[in-house]
Amino acid sequence: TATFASAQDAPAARTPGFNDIPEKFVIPAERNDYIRREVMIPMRDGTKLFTVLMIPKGAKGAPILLTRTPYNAAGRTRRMNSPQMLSMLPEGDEVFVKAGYIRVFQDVRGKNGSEGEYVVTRPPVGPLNPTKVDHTTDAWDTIDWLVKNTPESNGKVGMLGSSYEGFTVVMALLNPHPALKVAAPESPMIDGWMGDDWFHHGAFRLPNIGWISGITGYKAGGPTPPDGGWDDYDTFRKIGSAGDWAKKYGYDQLPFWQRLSQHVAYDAFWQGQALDKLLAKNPSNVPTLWEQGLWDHEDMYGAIHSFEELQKTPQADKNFLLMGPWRHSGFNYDGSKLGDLAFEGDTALQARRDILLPFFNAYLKDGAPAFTPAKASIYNSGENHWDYLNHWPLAPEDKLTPLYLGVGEAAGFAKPGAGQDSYVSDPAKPVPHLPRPINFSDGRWSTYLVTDQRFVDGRTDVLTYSTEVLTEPVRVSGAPLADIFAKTTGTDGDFVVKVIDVYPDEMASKKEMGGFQLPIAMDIFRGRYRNSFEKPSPIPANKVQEYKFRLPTVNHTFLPGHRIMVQIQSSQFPVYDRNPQKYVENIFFAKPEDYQKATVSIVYGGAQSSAVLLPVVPVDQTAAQAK
Ligand code: PG9
Repeated sequence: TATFASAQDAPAARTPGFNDIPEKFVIPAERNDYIRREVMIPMRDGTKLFTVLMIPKGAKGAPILLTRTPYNAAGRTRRMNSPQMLSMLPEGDEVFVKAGYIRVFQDVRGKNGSEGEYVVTRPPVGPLNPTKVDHTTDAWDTIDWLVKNTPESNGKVGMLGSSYEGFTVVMALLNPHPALKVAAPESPMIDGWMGDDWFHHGAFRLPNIGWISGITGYKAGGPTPPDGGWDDYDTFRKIGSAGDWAKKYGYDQLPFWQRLSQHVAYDAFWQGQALDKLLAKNPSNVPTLWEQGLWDHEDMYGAIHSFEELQKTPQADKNFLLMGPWRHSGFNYDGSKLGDLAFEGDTALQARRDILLPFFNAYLKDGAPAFTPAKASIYNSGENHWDYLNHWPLAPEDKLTPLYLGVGEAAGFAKPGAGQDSYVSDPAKPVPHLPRPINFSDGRWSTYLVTDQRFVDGRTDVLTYSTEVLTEPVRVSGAPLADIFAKTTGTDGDFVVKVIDVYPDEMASKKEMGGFQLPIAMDIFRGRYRNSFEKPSPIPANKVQEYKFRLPTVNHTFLPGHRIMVQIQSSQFPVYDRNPQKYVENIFFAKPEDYQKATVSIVYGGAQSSAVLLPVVPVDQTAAQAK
C-alpha cells in the first residue's frame, strides 16, 4: 500500500476542470547552473546510502569533494532555495564551487535518507563493532561508486568536513580508497573522553545529552523534551546528576546514553576508538590538513593531537596543521569576529581561499600548480596575524617555562615563598561558565571560551593570580600544562585552570575592552583520574596531590601593558557536570546527598609549587620560522 507524507499528497477525487491544484507541479530545472542527482549508493553489505551530487552544469573532468554526515545530506545542500549552486551549498564551500568542483554529501548509514543501522561515531570493525562495516568501508565503497558512476569527474576525490563530518574523514583515512587524494579533517571528533565532545579529562559535558537525543531519538529528527525554564544553570542544578537529567527527560531509553554512562573512565571502550592513536599505528599516505579553532568549544582535542601523533610517523611530510581564531566549525563561516574579539579581516575565508583550496587543487585538479602549506599555519591571537611555521610546537612539552602562582594573588617566573590559598567549593552554587541566565540555545555557547572572565573573578570560590603589567612582550607557542598542587577536604574534586590575557585597564580606542580578561587556554580535570585515566581513585582527604594536565594549544603574544593571569576553580557549570566532591562509583548517578562542600587549598613555594608551564619562545621566532 502507498503511504503519504501528508494528507495533501493523497490523491483526492477530481472534478474535471474545477481544481486549481494541478496533479503535478514541476519546478523547471533549466535555470539552474547545476545538476542535482540523488542516488542510493550500495555498500558491500547491500545497505544503500542516500547521496546528493551537485554537479556544475557542463562539468568535465571535475574533481569530487565528499562529506559524509549524520546531519541530513539533503539539508546540507540547500542553504538557500536558489538556481545557483553557490547559494545552495554551505558558505564554506563557496571557494570550491567557484573552482568548479562536484560537491557530494552523503547520509551516514541509518540516518536520514540512508538505510541501515545507526551507531554514534560507529567504531572501527573489531572489538567495539561486531559487524563487517564501518565508516572506513562505507567511505571506500562510496568513493569507488562515485568515481565509476560520475562521468563528469576526473576520478579524483577529496574529503573534508567538520566535527562529526571530520570524524568520518578520519575514518576514511584508516584504509583510503586509491582515488582519495587529499583530506581536511576539520575539528574532528577523535577522542571523546580525553578532550572532544563527551568528556574533558573525565569531566562530562552536559550539553551533549541533548545532542544524543536529537541524533539518536529519531532517524530523521523529531521533537525534543521541553525544559520548562530558561536558565539552564538553574534547571540542571535543580535536577541533580546527569543521570537524573537523562531519566527525567526520557534519554535513559537511548542506547548510546546507556553505553556512555557505563563507560565513565578511560577504559577499552574509549581507548579502542581513539582515532589519533589508531591512525598513527596505520598512517595513510593521503596528504592531510588538520584544521582546528583556537577556541573550539566542542572538539578542542582531536585535530591537534592527530597532527602531533602523525608527526611521529613516516607520513609526517604529508601532514599539516591549520589553526585559526575560531569557534567550533568557525572555519566554515565568517572569521572576522569571535565574541568581543575582532581580527584582521575574515580569517576563515583567508584560510579557506589561500590554504585549503590551493592544497586541494594541487591534488585534485588536473594541471593545478603544486602547493605545500606551511607545516603549521596558525594565527597569533595576541598580535592579530597569521604565522606560517615550519615546525610545531615551537616550545615542546619538555621545554616549558613555569609561571608560578604565589602569595598575594601574584603570578611570576620566579619561585614564590611557601604558602597556600583556600576556597570553599560548593556544588549547590557551582561557578557558571557564562554570565547567567545561561541557555544552551541562546547562541552564546559557541563563544563561551572567549568570554571576559571578570564575571567570575572576585567570586570567593575562584582564585586569581596575575603578573605585574608586562613591559616586554611574552610569546607562547605550544600547549601549556597545568601543574597544580592542591589538597581538599573532599574525596574527589575538579580543577579548572585558565590562562588569561588581561588587557590594559584603559584602552582609549576600544574603551569597552579596558581590563578585559581573555582566556587563551582553559580546561578541566577530574581529580579522581590524577594517577590513572583508566583506574580512578579517591583523593586522600587533606593530602597534597598533583594535578597535571595539558591545556589547549596556543599561539599568543602577551603584549606590553597586558598582564598574564591564571584562574583556578572547581566547577564550570552547566557546561560540565558537577563533581559531588565525595568519591562515588559513577558520578552520572550521584545521589543528592553525595554532593558536599569541600575546602580546596592550592599550595605553592617549596618542592610542590603550583604553576602553569608555558610554552614561552622568543618573540621573533615567528620571523625566523616563517616560510
Ligand atoms: N561536536 C559535534 C559532535 C561530533 C561527534 C559526536 C557528537 C557531537 C558536531 O559538531 O558534530
